[in-house]
Amino acid sequence: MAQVDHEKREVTFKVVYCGPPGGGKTTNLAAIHERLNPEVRGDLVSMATSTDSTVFLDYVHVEAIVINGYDTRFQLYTVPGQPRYDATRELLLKGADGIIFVADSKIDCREENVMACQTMYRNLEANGIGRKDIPIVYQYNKRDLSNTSSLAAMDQLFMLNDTPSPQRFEASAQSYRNVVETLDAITQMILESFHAKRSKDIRLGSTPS
Ligand SMILES: Nc1nc2c(ncn2[C@@H]2O[C@H](COP(=O)(O)OP(=O)(O)OP(=O)(O)O)[C@@H](O)[C@H]2O)c(=O)[nH]1
Ligand SMILES: [Mg+2]
Repeated sequence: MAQVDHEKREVTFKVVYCGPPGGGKTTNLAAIHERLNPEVRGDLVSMATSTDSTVFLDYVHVEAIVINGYDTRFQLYTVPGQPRYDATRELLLKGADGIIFVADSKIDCREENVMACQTMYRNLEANGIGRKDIPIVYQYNKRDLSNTSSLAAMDQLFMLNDTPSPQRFEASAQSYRNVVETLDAITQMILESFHAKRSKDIRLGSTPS
């Protein structure tokens, strides 16, 4: 949930990158960090093993635009994809305002994609967040490879076939393709949902938090 500091006039949103192990979450964050103007980004913090698998998190914060006199900032986290880090994922998903699900497009990763997606929903539910309560953007990564599932097959994996305009991007995080675009999409959705909630709170007469 967005953190609003009225004294400092700051709103902080949390974006969490989820997805199967080795799908490219850390690569996304590193690419964003590299692309952003140093004036608007913090340090990239990474906790990886010698095999480059995330064991706890990767983190970077981004100062964004000023809205209604409040500075907005986005905290970007990746979670470890390996199944054994379930508790860590659940912890990191606490308070998430939006999710980017980085799928591995390789044909032989279909099962891992589905499992990671199911686990993510379970981790969210453990934090009291239903799958419809939070903005999610799907990123089909590694489209530069030749052994990838078709776009329609990927949509089917995530049950996006019947969604009128699914929020999903074909990407290649390694070559920066659609990395920033994916992040832009989730930040837009988060801001829209934040404003919609505030308008509703004001209509109902409760104090916006
Ligand atoms: N070909 C190709 N390789 C990629 C792409 N994105 C990431 N990789 C490679 O995939 C491997 C795993 O990437 P990571 O970013 O560490 O994956 P992760 O999702 O953070 O993995 P965990 O932390 O274990 O959950 C690395 O060797 C990356 O270089 C891509 O777009 N194309
Ligand atoms: Mg990682």
